[in-house]
Amino acid sequence: VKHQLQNSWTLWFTKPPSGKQDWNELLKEVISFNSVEEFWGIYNNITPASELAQKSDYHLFKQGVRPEWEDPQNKHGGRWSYTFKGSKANDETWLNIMLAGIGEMLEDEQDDEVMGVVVNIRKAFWRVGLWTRSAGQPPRPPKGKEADPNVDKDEPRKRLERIGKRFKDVLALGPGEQVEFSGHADSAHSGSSRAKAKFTV
Ligand code: M7G
Repeated sequence: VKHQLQNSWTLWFTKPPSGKQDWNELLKEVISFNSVEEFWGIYNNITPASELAQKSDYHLFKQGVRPEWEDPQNKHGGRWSYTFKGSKANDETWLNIMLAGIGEMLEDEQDDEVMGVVVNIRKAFWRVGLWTRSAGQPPRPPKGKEADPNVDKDEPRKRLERIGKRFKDVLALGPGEQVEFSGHADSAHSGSSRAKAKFTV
C-alpha cells in the first residue's frame, strides 16, 4: 500500500563549485516522488545533510517548480529563513522540515504559498529556508480605481506570517529567536540571499 502525498515533490542538489562554475551548472535535479514510502526510500539512500561538503544545498520543491528565483512561480515570491550557527542544526532538523513540507503542515490548503524548502550547508552554519509564492505585497487596485477599503491590505503579509510561525515551530526555536522573510527580487538584485529581512516572526 502506498500513502499518496497531496503533491508530487522533486529533490534537487546544488554541488559545491570546483573552480569557476555558475549556479546553473551546479544545480541538479535528483528525483521526484509522490508517496510517503518513496520519500523514506530516497531519504534512507541519499547522503545525509551532515555529511555534505560545504557549499552544498538540498532543495525539496513541488514538482514543476525549479528552486530558483527566476522560476515563474518563484519570481514574485520570497522565503522565510533561519541560520543555525555552530552545531545546533542536525539531520533531524532538515528531516522535520521536509516532513512538514510533504505532509502539508506548513500552510492551510487555501494559502497555496509553499513552493519548497531548502538547506544550505556552509562553512560555519546551516541555513534553512521555506520559499513562498508571494512576498507579502498589498493587493494593487485595478488601474484607475481606488483601493477597496474593505480589503485588508495587510492580509498578504499576515498570510506569510502564519506560515513563518509554523516554520518556526517545526524548527523548535526558542521564543527569543526569529525567522526572517525576504523577497527574492531583493536577493536577485543583491546577488546573494543575504538580502535585508523585510519582516520577522
Ligand atoms: P546562496 O546559496 O543563497 O547564499 O547564494 P550564500 O551566499 O550563503 O552561499 C549563493 C549564490 O548562488 C548567489 O550569490 C547566486 O550567485 C547563486 N544563487 C543562489 N540562488 C538561490 C540562486 C537562484 O535562485 N538563481 C540564480 N541565478 N542564482 C542563485
